[in-house]
Order: sequence, then structure tokens, then C-alpha cells
Amino acid sequence: MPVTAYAHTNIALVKYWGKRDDGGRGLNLPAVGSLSLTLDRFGTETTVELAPGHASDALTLDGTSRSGAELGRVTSFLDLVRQAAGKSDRVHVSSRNDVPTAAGLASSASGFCALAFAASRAFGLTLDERALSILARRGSGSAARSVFGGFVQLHLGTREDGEDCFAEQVPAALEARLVVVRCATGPKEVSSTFGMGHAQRTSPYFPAWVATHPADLVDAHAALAHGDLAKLGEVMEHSTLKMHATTFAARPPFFYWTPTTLAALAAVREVRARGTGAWATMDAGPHVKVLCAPADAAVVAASLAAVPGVLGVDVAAAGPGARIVRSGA
Ligand code: 2P0
Repeated sequence: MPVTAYAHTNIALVKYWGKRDDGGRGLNLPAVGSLSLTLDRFGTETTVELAPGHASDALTLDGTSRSGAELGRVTSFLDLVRQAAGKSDRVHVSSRNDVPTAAGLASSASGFCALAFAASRAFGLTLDERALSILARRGSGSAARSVFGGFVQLHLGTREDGEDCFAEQVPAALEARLVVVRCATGPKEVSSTFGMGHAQRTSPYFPAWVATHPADLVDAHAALAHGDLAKLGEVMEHSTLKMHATTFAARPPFFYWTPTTLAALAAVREVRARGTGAWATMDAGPHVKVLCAPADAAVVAASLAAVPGVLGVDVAAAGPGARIVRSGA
């Protein structure tokens, strides 16, 4: 029986960037914790159906059959689920993104979260949210957070087996909007997995990134608890700029930003200078996401839409956690 799951994407306010050594066990343990907002728009719907007797898994992504590295990463992840379920069946995975794949709008977050949910159910596992988050993390670190709605923390954890590295929802005394500003088309040139590894290995700023990260999480939590959007926005910008600074100082250096990214950042500063609270964050791609109060979202979106080079803007609110949408034929 096919099982279909949907997961919304999430955007980190305090970023995950870098991994800690797990002795080659494939646990995908982050070097730092993170704090995100799950969005009410953008996400991935994934159907998993067992294919008994088939020799290999099959992957269809956005209507196109995939092989090579894309299929390999999915098969490696499915092996974890097969191992947990004590089964060996191959499966057919069909996945549809309503985010541009690999463009820095976090499709791996919703993608691996939806896959973890659908595949575990298809193999007869009923995981609680924590176990689902741990499983999704092994596919992609950011996917651990999409299990939950609203503001979400991915705990760093200290255990070598990663069992205390899971996400949880964080209660918040504020509402916010994220204005998603599309600054380029096409896939990004440097994947986040490669980029964070390269920065970790070669950037002299990486140790400073890790050393200063816990204070950002403390500040962000305090801002959420006190409903202080300005404080949340300020620490969010600090986190993203430190993350990108590690890429500038890597050897060789790499840049996720385009001239349109910088023009959008200038527009955010102008909006702020005019007295409207607006703060920017960028992930492993050129797009800019602008945090603001719900009442300011229309003004912020209009200001950013007017920036030359900007391809479009979408206003997102807090969204729900992942869910099973269909189970059975
Ligand atoms: C984040 N990013 O916290 C950070 C900020 C991108 C920049 O998590 O290697 O695809 O699969 O665990 O989750 C994107 O990295 O990396 C990401 P892997 P992932 O959202």
C-alpha cells in the first residue's frame, strides 16, 4: 500500500552549518544546534510504495526519473529504514517539491522529512515525533526540524550515538512573517553538504562560528520567550552573516550570494532605516528571507519586490509539522 506524507520546509533563524565527527557512522551530527521557523507554504509531498521483487529502489522527483547520486542518497537513507524495520524490500519513491529543488529554499529539509515519514510508515514502523526527527536528521540535518510546526530547535546533543540530537517545538510569545525573496533561478553551484564541509576544513573563521554559536541560541530563545521580534531579527542576521563569512574565508572561497542578494540586503536596511522592523537571512543559496511582524509584511514584500533583479516574493507564516496525507491505495 502506498503511503504519502507531506512536510513543510523550514528556514533556520540560527543556522546549522558544519558537522561533528561521528567516526564515519553516517549519523549526520551537526557541529552546532539550530533554531528555525517551519513555513506554511513550500514543502514536499512524497509517496513510498514497496516494490517486492525489485532489485533496486526507484526515484521520481518532480515527474522525472532520477538515478546516480540523487538515487544513491535516497537508497542509503532507505537502507536505514529497512534496517530498523528488519525488511529488505526495494521501494518506489515519488516526490514533488513545491520549492525549487536545490535552489537554497531548503528542499532537502522538507524532502528528507517527508521521505522519513512516508518510508517508515510504508515499512510498518510507527515512530514518535522524536524518533522521526532523529531518522530525518540522518537524511539531512535541517529535515529533523520539519517534523514540527512553528519555531523549532534542533538540539546539538552530546551523545556519540546521536540519540539526543533531535528537534522540538519552541513555544513563542510572538508571531512573525518571513518574506521569501527569490533572487536567482536554477540550482546552486555549491551544495550545502559540500559547502559546510569545505568551510569547516579550510576556513579560519569556522572555529569562531562554533565558539560564538551557543550565545546566539540563548539570545534567540530569550527573544522568543519575551516576544522581542527586534532582538530575534538582530541575532538572526548575526547568525547568517557569520555563516556566510566562513565561506568567504574558505580556501578556495565560495559565495552563495549574487548581486541581487546584495541589492535585497540593501533594501532591507532601507526599510529598517524608515522605521519598519525587517531583518534578513540567507541559506546556502542566493535567496533572501526577511523576518518581520505580520502587520508589516505587505510593506516589506512590496519594497523587496521593487528591487531590480528580484524574481518574486512570497509571504510565509508559521506552518504545521509533517503529516501523513494518505495511507493505502
Ligand atoms: C540550516 N542549512 O540551518 C542551514 C543553513 C543551509 C544553511 O541546513 O548535509 O541540507 O544534508 O545535513 O540540512 C542545509 O543543509 O545539510 C542547511 P545536510 P542540509 O537550515
